[in-house]
Amino acid sequence: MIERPFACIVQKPTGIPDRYDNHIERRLSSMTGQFRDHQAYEKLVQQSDRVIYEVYEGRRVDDQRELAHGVSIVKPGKVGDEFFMTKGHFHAVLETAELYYCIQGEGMIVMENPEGDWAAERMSAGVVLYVPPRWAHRSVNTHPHDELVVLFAYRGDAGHDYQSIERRGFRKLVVAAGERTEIVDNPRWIPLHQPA
Ligand code: S6P
Ligand code: ZN
Repeated sequence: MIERPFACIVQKPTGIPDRYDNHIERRLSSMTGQFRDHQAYEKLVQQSDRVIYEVYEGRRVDDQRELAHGVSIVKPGKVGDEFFMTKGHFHAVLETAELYYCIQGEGMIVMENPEGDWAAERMSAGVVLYVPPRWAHRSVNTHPHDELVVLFAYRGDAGHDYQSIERRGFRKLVVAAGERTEIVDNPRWIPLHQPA
C-alpha cells in the first residue's frame, strides 16, 4: 500500500516527472512485426536502434485499491509512412479501464476491443481520454518534431497482455499522407475471436 499522499510535477518541456520509481525505454528493435513496412523497419533498426518511447512510472503496487500511474513520452518519427507508436496492450485483467491526460504534443490513441470494434481519438494538450474496460490501447505520435507526453492512471493490479497485439497487431494503423494523418486498415490483422 502507498501509505502517504504525495504530489509531483511533470516538468516542462521534458515531460519528465520530478519523482518516479521506474523508467522504461523502448527501442525500435522491440517492435518487430508491428510496423507495416518491414523493409523500412529493418533498415532503421540497423541504422540506429533508437528509443521510440519512454515511460516514467510512479510506484506500482499490484493491488486493486491502488492506481498505477505515470507519464509516457512517445518520440516523433516514422517507419516508412507510419508514425512512431507504443506497443499497445489489453490489460491482463481485461475488465479494467484507464484514464489518459495529454500534457503536450499531438497524436492519437488507437483502441479496439476483443470483438474487433475500434476507435481512435486525437490527443493534444488538455485532452482527457477515458479508455473503458476491455479496450486495448496504443499511443501514436503524429507530430513531425514534438514529443507526445501523456499522463496515465489505471487499476494497480490490471497488468498487461502484450501478446495478443504482438500476434496480430491493431486493426487500424496511423500513417502520414502528405501533411495529413490517415487511419488505415492493418493488412495483417485478424479478429481475436474468429467466428466458429
Ligand atoms: C499502461 C498504460 C501506459 C503504457 C505506455 C506504454 O497500462 O497504458 O502507461 O504502458 O503508454 O505503452 P505500452 O503498450 O508499451 O505499455
Ligand atoms: Zn494500459
